[in-house]
Amino acid sequence: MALRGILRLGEVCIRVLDLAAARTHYVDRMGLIEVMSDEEDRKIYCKAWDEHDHHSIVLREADEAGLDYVAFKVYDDQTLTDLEPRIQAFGLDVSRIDAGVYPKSGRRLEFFLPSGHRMQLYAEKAQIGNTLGTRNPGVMPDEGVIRGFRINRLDHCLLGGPNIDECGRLFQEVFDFDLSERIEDEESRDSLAMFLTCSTKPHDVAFVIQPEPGRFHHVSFLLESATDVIHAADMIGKYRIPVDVGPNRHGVTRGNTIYYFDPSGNRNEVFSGGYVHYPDTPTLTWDTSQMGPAQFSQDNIARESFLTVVT
Ligand code: M3P
Ligand code: FE
Repeated sequence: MALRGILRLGEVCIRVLDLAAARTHYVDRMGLIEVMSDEEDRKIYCKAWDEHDHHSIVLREADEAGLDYVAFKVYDDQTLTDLEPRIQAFGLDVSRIDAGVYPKSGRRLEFFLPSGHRMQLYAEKAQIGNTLGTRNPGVMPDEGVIRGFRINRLDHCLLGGPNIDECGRLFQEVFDFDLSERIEDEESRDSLAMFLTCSTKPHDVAFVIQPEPGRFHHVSFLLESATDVIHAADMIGKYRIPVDVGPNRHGVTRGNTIYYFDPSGNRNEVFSGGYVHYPDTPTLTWDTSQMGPAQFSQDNIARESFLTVVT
């Protein structure tokens, strides 16, 4: 496998207003696995069933909803060493965080993106597996491991803020991502959204233009199939979870999607599908004349709330 450098979005820390309500939503309803909690720091650590690393979602109780940080996992410690001067040369201040400061994690680099988001990189995290083992693993975990929305893994996040072209340049020039898709204003050609990938997925991170820095648009989780998106929608209805946009397909990335909100107002997405991106796949550009089909291709209706509601 040729994938080196930055591997994936490995950890998202979400601020929630009430930890008990967040546990009901993310663990009981969505079916993430709670692996650890910290009563003093008011944090819950979760993973999806098919992730090997100890956790991918951290929920932190706070007075305001939104995003604390995103952390990407890199291939090895040498990658961190190599990236530090490149991030600095781009013009960002980099702080070093010792191993163990973040539980189950090796050392981290931390910096602020031009969009105002706190981002970290790490190479090591304790692995606890997906319950199948690594020798003759089979395909089906024991009853009860796959629960709730049947989420396979954390997939991507969409961040709102200014300077999204600068973010695009950072991710392409320093982190070796590809720009898979872009939404621009039809007349000015200004960027409205940037979709960036470090893998064969249509995106691992995306940015949407917002006047205020550091805003959180959504975190997204992968499901096995479009049938599972409908199953999640049925559970969302049963448990009266507020829906942002019901089952549909994105034009951008072509994922089968549903958006809903956690009890603190943070937007979540579960999705399946999407095309395969290779390093030689050309960037796809959409403009505002096709905002409906770009956002939601089954009814071609652009949702105003979709671009303006963030935490
Ligand atoms: C996604 C996705 C926009 C499309 C967003 C797409 C901002 O979030 O998961 O494919 O139009
Ligand atoms: Fe998404």
